[in-house]
Amino acid sequence: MKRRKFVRHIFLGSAASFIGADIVFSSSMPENYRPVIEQDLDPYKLFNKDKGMVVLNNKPWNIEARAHLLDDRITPNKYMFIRNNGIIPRDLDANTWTLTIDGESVNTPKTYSLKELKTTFKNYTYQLTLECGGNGRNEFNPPAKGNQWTVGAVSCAEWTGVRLKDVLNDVGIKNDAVYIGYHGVDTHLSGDPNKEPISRGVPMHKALLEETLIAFKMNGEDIPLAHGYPLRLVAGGWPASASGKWINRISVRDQVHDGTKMKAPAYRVPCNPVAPGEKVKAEDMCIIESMPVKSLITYPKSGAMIDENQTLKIRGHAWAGELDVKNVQYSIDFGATWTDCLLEEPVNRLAWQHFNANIKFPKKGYYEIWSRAMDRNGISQPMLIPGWNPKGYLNNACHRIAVKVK
Ligand SMILES: Nc1nc2c(c(=O)[nH]1)N[C@H]1C(S)=C(S)[C@@H](COP(=O)(O)O)O[C@H]1N2
Ligand SMILES: [Mo]
Repeated sequence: MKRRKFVRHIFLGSAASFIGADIVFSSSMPENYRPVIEQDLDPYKLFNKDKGMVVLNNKPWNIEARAHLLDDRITPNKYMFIRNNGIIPRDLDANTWTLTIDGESVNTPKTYSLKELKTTFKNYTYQLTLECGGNGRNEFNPPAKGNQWTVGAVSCAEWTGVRLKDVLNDVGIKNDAVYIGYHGVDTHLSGDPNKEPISRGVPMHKALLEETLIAFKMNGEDIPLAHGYPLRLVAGGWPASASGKWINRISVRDQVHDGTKMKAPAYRVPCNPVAPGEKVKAEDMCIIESMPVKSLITYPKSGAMIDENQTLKIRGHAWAGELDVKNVQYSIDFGATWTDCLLEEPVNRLAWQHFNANIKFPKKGYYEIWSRAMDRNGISQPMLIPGWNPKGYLNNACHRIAVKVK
C-alpha cells in the first residue's frame, strides 16, 4: 500500500490569502517549506474558533472546547475541537478532488470525482458524535503523554454525505473484506511526503452501517478546512481517529488495516485491566472500537454563583458510542445520592442526547454537580476515573462542575 508520491509547495496558492499577502519569492522557497508566520498567526482567526477555545498545541494544531461552550444541540464550527496528527493541507480544490476505492478486497479499483459522489449516490444527513479517544487524558495518574485534553475533545455536528456502504457496493467488495483504511492528504510532521500522519479505519460491519458517511458538508456548509475539507469519513460513536479528514483514498483490506497509528500502542487499550503505570506488551493491547458512555454538563458554566432558594436548571448532553443512553442522573453530594434528569431520545442513531434537571440546594455553600449517564446495556460512567491505560484513552468519568449558593 504505497502512498501516492508527490511533492509540492504546501504553501502556495491559497497560502497567499491565508497570510494576507503574496509570497514574493515563493519560487525560491524550499519544497514543503512552511513560512514561519504560520505559527504566529492567530489560531482563532485562522480556524474561526471562539476565543474561549483552548490551544493545546500549535505543531500540530490541537484545540479543545470547554464544557460550557458545547451547550448547543448541534456543535457549530466555532466550538468544535481540532485534532491533528500532522500538518493541515492547503490548496485543496473541490472541483478536481477525487476519491479512489482500492485495496486487496476490491476487484477493480474505482475513482470518483467529488461531483460524481454527490450526484450518483443518495445524500444523507445525520448528527454524529465525534470524540477523540484521548479526551479526558489529563486526569490519568501516572500521567499519559499526548495532548492533555480535559473534557472538550467532543462534538456533535450535522454531517451530510453519501453512505460509505453505497459506494462500496457500487465498487463491489470481495467476501474476504475485513477492514477499510482511509488515506488523507495531510503532511507528516517531518515533511516527508512518503509518510502519512495517520491512516486508520474500521472493520467492515462499521463501514457498512447506514450512518457511516463519506461527508462533504458540515452543518449545511462545506466542511471547514481544519475539519477535513472537501471530503472526510465520519464514523460516529467510535474514536474520532477513525474519521479520516481530507480523504482521497479508501482501501478495502483483507486484513485489519495496518496504516499509520493502527499498531499498538496507538488508539489501543490493554485488553485486560492493568495496574496504573504498568508496562503493557503490544500483543496485549486491543483496538478501541465503540466509545464508552459519557455525559457533559454544558450549563451552567463551572463556578456559577446562584442565589439561595433559586432553582437551577442544568442541561447537557450524553452519548454512548454505538449505543444509546438509557438515563442520566445528577448528584450534588459527591455521588452519595442520585436523581434522574430528563433525557431526550437521540435525533438519530449516534447523535448525542440532551438532558436537563431542576436542582434545589438545601442551604448556602459550595456544591459540585456531578452527572452520570448509563448506556442501553446498563453500564454507567465511573464516578472518578476508569481503568488506567498507557496512552490515557477513554476517560469517561462523571462530569463535575462547581456551584456556589449565596
Ligand atoms: N487525515 C487525518 N484525519 C484525521 C486526523 C489527522 O490527523 N489526519 N486526526 C484524527 C483524530 S485523532 C481525531 S480525534 C479527529 C478530529 O477531528 P476534528 O479535528 O474534525 O475534530 O480526526 C481524525 N482524522
Ligand atoms: Mo483523536
